[in-house]
Amino acid sequence: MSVRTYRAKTLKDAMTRVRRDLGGSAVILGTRETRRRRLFGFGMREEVEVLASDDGAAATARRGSVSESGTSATRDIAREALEGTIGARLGELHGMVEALIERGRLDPLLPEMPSDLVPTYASLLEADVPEALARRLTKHVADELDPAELHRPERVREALVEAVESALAIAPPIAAAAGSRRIVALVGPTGVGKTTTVAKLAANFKLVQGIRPGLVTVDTYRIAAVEQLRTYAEIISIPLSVANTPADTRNAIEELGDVDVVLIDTAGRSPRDEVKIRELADFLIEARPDEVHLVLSAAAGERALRAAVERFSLVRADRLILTKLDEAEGLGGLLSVIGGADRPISYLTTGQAVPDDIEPADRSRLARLILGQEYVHERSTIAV
Ligand SMILES: Nc1nc2c(ncn2[C@@H]2O[C@H](COP(=O)(O)OP(=O)(O)O)[C@@H](O)[C@H]2O)c(=O)[nH]1
Ligand SMILES: [Mg+2]
Repeated sequence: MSVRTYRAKTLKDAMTRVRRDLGGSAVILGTRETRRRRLFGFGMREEVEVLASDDGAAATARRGSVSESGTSATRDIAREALEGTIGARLGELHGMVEALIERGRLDPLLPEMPSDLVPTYASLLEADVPEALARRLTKHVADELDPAELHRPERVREALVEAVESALAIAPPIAAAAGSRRIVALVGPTGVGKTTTVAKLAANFKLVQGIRPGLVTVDTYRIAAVEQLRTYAEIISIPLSVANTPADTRNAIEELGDVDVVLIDTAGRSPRDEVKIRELADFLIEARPDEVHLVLSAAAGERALRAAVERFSLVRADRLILTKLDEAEGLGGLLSVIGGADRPISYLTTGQAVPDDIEPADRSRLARLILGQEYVHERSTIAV
């Protein structure tokens, strides 16, 4: 009896080779996948490994001997043979499902998608843009361009950037001006970078724009978090006050004295924690902010982003700040969330450095970042 290993992209291919080599008496002893399956994207599939023997008679005899001897060695062989059969069946099913998915994905596209745009569509999936949105954007490009232009990659790229740009809403930076007091609150899940972003904004107002900021924190659950903001306030040399209860918030703002912009840092509320989000809403009702920015981490997955937007809808947030663009792998998932969030994006943050790693949101830059046509650059850091 000879045992051989066959590797192929699909089980079907492997089985064809097994049958070609070993004929009808081939016995499949086992199958396994040797590469991680990718859900989206073209090309690159897992490899299937099939362990096959040409000695069908011997294998059948071994299977039959289990009931006679019942020894552990024969049980093992029988189990292997059984697992091989089940594995092969599962593998076949897998292949069928995969083929169906692939057909389901491609069929509705083919009538409307010019073949020149298939690489564009693939590059969107590659950038983690969800399929439905990738299709819409590709269709947008097809509608915008003359058929003759579809051959020009540069034109296609431009049209794609324009399509993504049109899906983005951008807000102007915080409207702070010397002599008028603007109240701005940052809300969002824990750890997304609210406190760091407050510090970046405050430092830029004071050091770059000559606007006097003051900080309020309502982060009363984690004492360390208050200390984090206090440290920033001391370094930047600006006033800080703490609001312990919603009723306290107005006082805390007044205590800051004569400032041009009040930046309110809030406790990170887990998106699951509805009670605390209501409490946060109470703080904000008292604070009466002019602007509420929901802070979202671009490094979070699409589902987490969606959950955060949903939960924080209890708090009236009118802008989005996207943090951690430097840590995000693919920004395509973000696009489907921010496109549907119905709130314009005010700032992008691109690293931990205070005050450098923040920039007002720019439509074209964000579109290119999402499409992977531009990268967030490492900049010199000023440690604060
Ligand atoms: N890589 C990266 N890290 C960031 C960014 N913004 C904040 N962080 C880090 O994220 C962590 C949590 O930030 P923090 O401001 O305490 O988050 P908060 O809980 O929302 O207040 C800290 O280690 C920050 O330095 C960013 O834009 N990029
Ligand atoms: Mg914080």
